Amino acid sequence: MPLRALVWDVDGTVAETEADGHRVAFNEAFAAAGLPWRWSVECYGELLAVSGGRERMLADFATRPDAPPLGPARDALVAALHLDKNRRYAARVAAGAVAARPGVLRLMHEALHAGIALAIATTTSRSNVEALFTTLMGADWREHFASVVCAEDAPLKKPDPQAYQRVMSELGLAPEALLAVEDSPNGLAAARAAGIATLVTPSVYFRDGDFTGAAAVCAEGLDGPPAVDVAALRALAGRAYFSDSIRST
Ligand code: XBP
Ligand code: MG
Repeated sequence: MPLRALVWDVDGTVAETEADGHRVAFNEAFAAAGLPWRWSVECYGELLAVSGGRERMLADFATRPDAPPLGPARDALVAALHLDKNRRYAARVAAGAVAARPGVLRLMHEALHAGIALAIATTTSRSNVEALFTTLMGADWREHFASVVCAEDAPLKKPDPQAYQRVMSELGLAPEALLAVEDSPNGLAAARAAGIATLVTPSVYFRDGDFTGAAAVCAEGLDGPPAVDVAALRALAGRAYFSDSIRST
């Protein structure tokens, strides 16, 4: 089946948003709330095993004796911190703290030019997607995407396939007509569980990730070498259950 749509993950795939974006914004939110907790670059890497900012905080707070006890007080704290974190993240992104990864905007442009639709399947909040794409592509960014599924639309976070299933139903396309682009093991697992072939471009936190089951892994990023082009995308679509790799050597 010919490739009809390229489905992009956001954090780590479109941009390295985590270490200098979300992590710093979380720490700013902790400080503004008078909390002594700070997430180092290293410990944040471990916390990334949990998808979703709220879920990540809950996982961390479960290990802190000075966090409010489980229940409404902890839930309220997490909700308030998450709102403040996202506001601070948007400000950081607007100020230029995060750039698109090499090859992302080129490949999006080439796909559109070749008649392949673009979509987004992410577990991040809609406000974060809005902030990032407005900065990277301009105020009319949404016009370039046939479907944009965020945390609010698919509350079951990756590795659950819900975000990808929602994209498929919005596009009215079978998984064989799609190719996902992901950076993490959880993202790969989500796309695979939806039956979608997946090109992995590992982000800094997942350089050593287990990407068994990917249609291909471009270890050097989308610009390579070798660079990923539309012909490569078309060749990968439908290869949901093969493992291969695109490497420079
Ligand atoms: C990545 C995530 C998100 C972000 C933070 O999603 O798991 O939680 O780290 O965003 P993806 P929120 O790679 O699927 O885009 O705080 O809004 O969850
Ligand atoms: Mg990701």
